[in-house]
Amino acid sequence: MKRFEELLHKGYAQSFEISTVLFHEKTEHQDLVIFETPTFGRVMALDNIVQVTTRDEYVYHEMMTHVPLFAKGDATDVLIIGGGDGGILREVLRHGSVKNATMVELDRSVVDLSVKHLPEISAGAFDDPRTDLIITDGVKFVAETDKRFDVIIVDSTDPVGPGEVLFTESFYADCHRCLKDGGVLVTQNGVPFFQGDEVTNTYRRMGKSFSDNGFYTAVVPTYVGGFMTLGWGTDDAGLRDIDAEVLRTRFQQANIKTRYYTPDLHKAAFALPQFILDLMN
Ligand code: AG3
Repeated sequence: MKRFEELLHKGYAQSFEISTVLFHEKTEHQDLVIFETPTFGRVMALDNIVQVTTRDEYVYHEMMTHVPLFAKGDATDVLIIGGGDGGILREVLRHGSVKNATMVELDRSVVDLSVKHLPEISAGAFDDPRTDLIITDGVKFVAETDKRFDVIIVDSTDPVGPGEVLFTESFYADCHRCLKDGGVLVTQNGVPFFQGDEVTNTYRRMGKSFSDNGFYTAVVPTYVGGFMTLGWGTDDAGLRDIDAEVLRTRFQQANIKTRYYTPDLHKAAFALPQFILDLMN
C-alpha cells in the first residue's frame, strides 16, 4: 500500500493511505501532487506539505473568510493572495456585498490543476464575473497596485520556499497600504504547537504597520497539531469585538450555509490559549 508522508514538523509525521495518485509533477514553482485517499477524499500537497483536502477544507476556508467579512459587514472589494485552489474565493463570493474579488496567485498550475482535479473546492468561483484572477507574485502586486481593499486574505503556504516572502514586515506594510481605512488583513499563520516562532514573528512584524493586531484560531484536522493561528491586522480595534447579536444578524441576512463558522464561534475564536498568548510576548 502506498502512503504519503508529511514531515513538516520535527520528529513527527502525518501519513495518508493513497488510493490513487491523480497528478504529480514539478510546476515552475513547486512540487505538486494530488491524490485520492480513503479518509480525507482528495488531497493536494505542495513541496510535500498538505495544503487542502476535500474532507476538511471548509474549516479553514470558512474561518479565513467569514470572520473578516462578517466583522466588516459591508466589504465590497476583497483581495486574496495565494489560495490557488479557489476555496477562499468560493467563500468570499458567497457574500452578496462583495462586488470584486481579486485573486493574486503565483503558480498558474495550482489553479488549473485544482479546477481539474478538485472542482468542488472552487465550485465555479473562477467563472464568476466578480472574480479577477491575476497570475503574479503577491509581494510585487501589493507593492505596486493602486487598488484599495476592504479585506485582504493571505492564503499562503508555510514560511519555507515560495511562501516565505509573505511573512515579512515589508509585505505586511504593503498590505496595510492596500487597505481602505479600517480594512482588515487576515493571514495563515501555522500551527503554534509546532510553529510557535510564526506567532512571535508575525505578531512583531504586523505590529509595525497595524495599530491592532493579533490572532484567532481554527482547528483543521489535516494541519496537525491542534489550533491553527490566523493572523489579524487592522487599525479598527473594534473589529475584533463586534457584538454577537450584530454578527448573528449579518450572518442571517447573508443567508450563507456553513459547516464550521457560526457567529458565536467567530467571537470565541479570538480567545487564545495561554501558550499562544505567551508566544506573543
Ligand atoms: N494554505 C495553508 C497551508 C498550511 C499548512 N501548514 C501547516 N500544516 N502547518 C492552504 C491552502 C488552502 N487553500
